[in-house]
Amino acid sequence: MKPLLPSDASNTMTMQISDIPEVTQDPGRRENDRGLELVRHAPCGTEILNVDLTRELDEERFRVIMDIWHRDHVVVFRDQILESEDQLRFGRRIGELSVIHTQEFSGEDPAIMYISNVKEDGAFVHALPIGEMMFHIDQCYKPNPAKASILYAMEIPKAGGNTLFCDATAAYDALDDETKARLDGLRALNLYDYDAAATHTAAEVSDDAPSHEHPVVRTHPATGRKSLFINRLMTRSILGMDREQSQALLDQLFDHLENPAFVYEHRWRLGDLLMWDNRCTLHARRDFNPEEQRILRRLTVQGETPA
Ligand SMILES: O=C(O)CCC(=O)C(=O)O
Ligand SMILES: [Fe+2]
Repeated sequence: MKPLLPSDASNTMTMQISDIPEVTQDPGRRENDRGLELVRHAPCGTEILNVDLTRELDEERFRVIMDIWHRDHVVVFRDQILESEDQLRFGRRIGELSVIHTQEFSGEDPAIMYISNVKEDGAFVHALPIGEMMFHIDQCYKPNPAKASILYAMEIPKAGGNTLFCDATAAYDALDDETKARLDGLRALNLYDYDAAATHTAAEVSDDAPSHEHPVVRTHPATGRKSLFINRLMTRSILGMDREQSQALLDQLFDHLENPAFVYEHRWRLGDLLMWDNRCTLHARRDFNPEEQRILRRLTVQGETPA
């Protein structure tokens, strides 16, 4: 283990998801877009009500769904009854699947991972079983982080366990020009070293913790829009700055990103298939009653090198 930060420097992790007030449930705006029935939420996140993902989508329909996803960053297909094969087929339309690095948790396919609090012989058998999770970006410690994460709700608790999505494009746009200029060209180190609860980074970092440097601001390849590409759980430092300077800037940006004005709070329903874009969102999870089962099937799709 090599200490990357002194133990008292993990101050960014004093923040908890429970500090963020529950974002009130907005009913959303109903719209019809080229045959799709939508409920659009603010600042991001759109429900799609009339698609059945057990069927192969025709080209036109798939293209409309991609347009909506690129615009709204998070799409939720309600009321799906899906086998893993259906989820895999949909994921492969999005792109090449991304194999998870914690292989002990892989499911029917190396790109599938179950997130659940199921126990066998008293021990959790799946990934991220309980507790809140700090804001993060999936696989940002890899050279090619996931573009899409696709989560299917198989069992959900009566209350809690909401997943929060931060619109990192809106957050970037809201920065003042001076801050935007300051961030231009900066790169940051992203690191996977969190514990199972994923609420804080460890003070000691193991030598083999996967890590990668990425730009602090990235441009979405499909939309050309810029987003902040850092997060409190995995971004450790900004390159070329001393530690205090780097931490102060990161803390300022984390606080900005986690402003509820940029957050859509998803309240899960059984049968939701939710796909988010890791290139322009961060996500986090609220705590829930560990005695109630929560089971989600996750599939990740590989993205481009952030630029
Ligand atoms: O359990 C959740 O709601 C989200 C877990 C998560 O971060 C993920 O699936 O990538
Ligand atoms: Fe995640």
